[in-house]
Amino acid sequence: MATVKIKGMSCQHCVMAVQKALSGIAGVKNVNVDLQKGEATFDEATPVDMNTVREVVAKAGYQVV
Ligand SMILES: [Cu+2]
Repeated sequence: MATVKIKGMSCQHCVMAVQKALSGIAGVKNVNVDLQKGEATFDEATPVDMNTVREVVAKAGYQVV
C-alpha cells in the first residue's frame, strides 16, 4: 500500500476530487482519502509512477507533499 501526503484539501468535496483523480491512474486500486490526516492511501495493482500521482493530484488542484 502506498501513502501520499496531500496539501490543500479542506472539505468532503476535496476528498472526492482527489479520490476520483487517483482512481483514474492505471494500476491504482482501493483509494482511500483521509481529510483529517491530509493523506491518501492506495494499492498498486501494477507499479505506479509517483510523478504521475503528483501530476494528477496537481491537476485536480491539490499538492502532493
Ligand atoms: Cu473542498
